[in-house]
Amino acid sequence: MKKAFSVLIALSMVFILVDIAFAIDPVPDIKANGSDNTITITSDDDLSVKIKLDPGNYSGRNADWWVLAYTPWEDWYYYVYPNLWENAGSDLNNISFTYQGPLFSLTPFEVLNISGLPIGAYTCYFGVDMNMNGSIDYGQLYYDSVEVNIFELIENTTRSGHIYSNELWKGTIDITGDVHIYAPASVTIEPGTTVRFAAGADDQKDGGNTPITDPNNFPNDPAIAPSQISSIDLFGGTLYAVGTLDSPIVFTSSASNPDRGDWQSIGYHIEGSKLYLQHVIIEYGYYGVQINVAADDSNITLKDNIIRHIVACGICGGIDPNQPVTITISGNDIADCGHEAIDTHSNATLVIENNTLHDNLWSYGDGKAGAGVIIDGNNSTIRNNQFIRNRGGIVILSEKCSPIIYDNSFIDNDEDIVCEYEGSCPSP
Ligand SMILES: [Ca+2]
Ligand SMILES: [Ca+2]
Ligand SMILES: [Ca+2]
Repeated sequence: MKKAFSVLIALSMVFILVDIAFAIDPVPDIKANGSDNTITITSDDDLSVKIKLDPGNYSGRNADWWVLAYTPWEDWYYYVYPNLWENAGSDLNNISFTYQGPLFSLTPFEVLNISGLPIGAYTCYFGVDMNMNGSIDYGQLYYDSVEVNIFELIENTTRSGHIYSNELWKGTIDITGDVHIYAPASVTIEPGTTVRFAAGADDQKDGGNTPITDPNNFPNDPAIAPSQISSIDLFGGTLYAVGTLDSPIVFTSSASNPDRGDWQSIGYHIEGSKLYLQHVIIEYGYYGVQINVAADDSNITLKDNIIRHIVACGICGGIDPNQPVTITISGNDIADCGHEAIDTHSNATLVIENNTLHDNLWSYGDGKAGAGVIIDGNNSTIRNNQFIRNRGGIVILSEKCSPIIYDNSFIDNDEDIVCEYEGSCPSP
């Protein structure tokens, strides 16, 4: 009897082990307008959320089913089959299950079809947990999620001042004064959009954080107070400007005869802000892009852009020497900057690669400026770039640094690598 019992236990262990070895987990899937990835829509657009379940080999096993949504105002909503959505407030413990019963193969089933939702970021979840007790058992939970970003459409109009909620820019946007983007707002700009800064004007009369000129070194630069010109500045929010090769996004001057310094810059002012610039053209600013606080590649993308006709630096990295900036600058074409295409201050350890930095000569006649890259006491990596027709290709200001420089090409620069100190200088 005892032996038979042992055999029984052994056998059941085998079955359990086989079951574990061949267990195929349930795969819940949730999609927003057919997409698994984050979607960006305006309030007026329709939103359809559908769920689907592949039960794996858990078919027929009882489970709690959950469909939830988390809103920009930090409330949880839960869906009760077949057609009810309930608000659970901010406490996840107040939610109820969507459905209870055995898992089965569920073909796409619509749980939400709505328009006119308030602006902001929503996350929708679909999950099943294998303990059918009416509460979420995280140890036995299988789930999927999708994000929905709802924006206000801003099309062919003017913008100025503070932005606190999501906007989608399209057409021609006229900037009449400094625009500050605060968390959690995102400004997304559609490919093909032109952002025009009112030349020499700023109805916000705001200054920005950086001095507009460097009068000691560039006495002949135009002395325009920042309050007189406009910028787009990130104060915790997100600027997502990703155009395409055929349909770039243009940041330019409103003037019919535009000039360098008609507007200020795109500025990164609070750590954790997000800046994505790809396939954009930035022209006629005093600066192009200014990185004023700590940032890395998870915060900033600067790729495949054209930056030109700038008073000072095209990309100014690490303006605050106490704040580390470790970003990659790649694939950009930067030309006609009065000081330099890319400025790297002492705490900016950048990777500068695959850029074309050319014709940076112009300097209001003071004879000092016109570099591809300035290295001001840091260990940036500079590789696979083309330096063409600059006054200096790479200018190293101090020997207290070890930039890593290789595989660049230098064509028709006055000097390829300039070291403004006594001692050995890297060869091109
Ligand atoms: Ca999905
Ligand atoms: Ca449960
Ligand atoms: Ca200003």
